[in-house]
Amino acid sequence: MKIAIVCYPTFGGSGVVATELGMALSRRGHEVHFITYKQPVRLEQLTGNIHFHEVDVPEYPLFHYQPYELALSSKLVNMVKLHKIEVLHVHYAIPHAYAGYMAKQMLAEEGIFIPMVTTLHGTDITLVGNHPFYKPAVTFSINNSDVVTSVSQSLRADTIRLFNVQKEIEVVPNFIDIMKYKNSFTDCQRSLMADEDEKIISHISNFRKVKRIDDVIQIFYKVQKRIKAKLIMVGQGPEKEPAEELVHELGIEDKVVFLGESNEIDKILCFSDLFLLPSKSESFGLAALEAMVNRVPVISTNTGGIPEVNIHGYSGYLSEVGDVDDMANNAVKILQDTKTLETFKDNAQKQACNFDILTVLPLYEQVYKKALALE
Ligand code: GMT
Repeated sequence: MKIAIVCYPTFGGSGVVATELGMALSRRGHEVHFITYKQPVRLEQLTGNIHFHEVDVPEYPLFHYQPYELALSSKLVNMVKLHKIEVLHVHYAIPHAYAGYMAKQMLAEEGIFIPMVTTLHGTDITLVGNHPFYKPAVTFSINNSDVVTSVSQSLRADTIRLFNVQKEIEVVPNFIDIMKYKNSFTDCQRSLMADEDEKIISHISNFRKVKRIDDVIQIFYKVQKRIKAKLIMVGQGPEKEPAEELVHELGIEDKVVFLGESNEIDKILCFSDLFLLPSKSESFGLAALEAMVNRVPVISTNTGGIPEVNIHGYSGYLSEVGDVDDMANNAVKILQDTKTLETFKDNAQKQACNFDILTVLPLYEQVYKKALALE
């Protein structure tokens, strides 16, 4: 199949999932065209059947806001025609599903049918898309997609609850390429980060309010009083500076490292003992899954789709949002003795194997076939 993937090219979960999906589809022989404003960060290499088409939005002084949707929909029309693309897969409803719908309509005028699959990722529904400024357009885009998927049961339920959805929503969970991990690291450099007797705790996110970064710091503060530990914070975003200030206030600067954004999270996760995800809302928690496949148990909240990924008392523990005491106690429970830690590490990886790309990829292929049959 010839598939166009529209996504955010950044470190955000939706962009990561879209990019990993595209790369995996290309390995299965499909021709994949990424269409976005920058080469996706996880896109390792462009090969014969992976293409990247940059959406240019020329600056024009009249525009206070440059019309990205317009440029994207025009680019989609041109690329579909030029490369004979058969399916359009848009990740994150805003504005991709809206632009995709416009492209579909423009192509229909020329007698070209192109089905559009929209994958809902989380904040496009629960946070941004739900705002009255966007809601009518998001509702319209969902209802006018040919097939709609969501990354968890929880997000499906949220979409039905928050929007007047006429379309069936299929759950296709996020995934992980297990083989990649089985064949990876021989060079896990733990000693660069911590002493032998210290535990390593990590957090990876876009440092937005929804991630409750101050809870990450507070949990760690409580844990390090009871267990020798280091905290590694990976990512960039508005809550990073306040977090650095909090670390300073608590006097734990020597135990917390802020690494910024990284394309090599596996190198950090390979030596981590525990992953913290105290989010206020999370449709799935891809970061938790990436930790788990690296044998890192997860201390998280029980919000949204996280319970579909992290299993309480098995791959980690789940607590109420904001209950930093409970999360710190659970962290200590896992870290305090080697045997328990090893059991949780094994379980975390076993649980991650339920989301192997080899199981999930055929579900997307079925979705594309279903969309194509709608012609
Ligand atoms: O908040 C983020 O981590 C970024 C955001 C995105 O859309 O890029 O992530 C959302 O999509 C991910 C991939 O499907 C999910 O794993 C995240 O749980 C989801 N984030 C939220 O719902 C807050």
